[in-house]
Amino acid sequence: MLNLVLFGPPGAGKGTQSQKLIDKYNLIHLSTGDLLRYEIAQGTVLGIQAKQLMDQGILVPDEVVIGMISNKLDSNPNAKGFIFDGFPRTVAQATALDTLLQGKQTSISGMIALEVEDAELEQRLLLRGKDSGRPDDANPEVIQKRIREYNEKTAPVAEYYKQQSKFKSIYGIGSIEEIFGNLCIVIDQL
Ligand code: B4P
Repeated sequence: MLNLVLFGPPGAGKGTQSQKLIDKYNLIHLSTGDLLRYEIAQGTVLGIQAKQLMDQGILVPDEVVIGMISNKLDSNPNAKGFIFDGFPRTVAQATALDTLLQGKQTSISGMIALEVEDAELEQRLLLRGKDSGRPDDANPEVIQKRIREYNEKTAPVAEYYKQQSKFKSIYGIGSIEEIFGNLCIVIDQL
């Protein structure tokens, strides 16, 4: 099985590249951001609680996202592999993911980080906020908060994968096709 973690700060292009990678490698896309936005759209209790945090740029509690990922793994027993997009975002989520995959006799093949400077991230998210309807993209203060959350809570996840010799990184600025090509080179070497 090919199980990839696509890693990077908010707006690095994880969702954009995941869409292309699932087609090429026949993988299931698991985006915790998309799963949470689905809950919000459905008006579930989980969605209502998550929205309050997401609109402020704050991470949703670990147990909520771990539970969602666990359900998705269970509901795709015949998958050839998964792309984890926006998950794990904390070291606790990373260890929980390892445990979940162990239970299915598989593991993470590699983690690939998209490296993008903060100024570019802010610009991309503000641009998307103009027509995405995502409240967390429209406000520069919320974007700054998301980047701070990333630096404080998510960046240490890279260390976790470095210790397992599963960390790779590529530069995330350039055309979408160019970045996709570089990602494929790294994936094909895993
Ligand atoms: P996510 O939905 O994961 O949001 P993201 O980090 O903004 O997305 P991404 O990096 O995928 O950016 P994209 O490709 O879309 O999370 C939203 C919120 O949900 C979090 O803040 C948190 O509150 C919560 N959450 C989610 N997962 C969680 C977890 N595991 N634990 C706790 N809380 C969690 O790209 C952004 C923009 O850039 C797009 O407009 C795109 O078109 C553009 N772009 C992409 N590539 C480009 C390129 N090469 N050049 C120019 N523009 C590009």
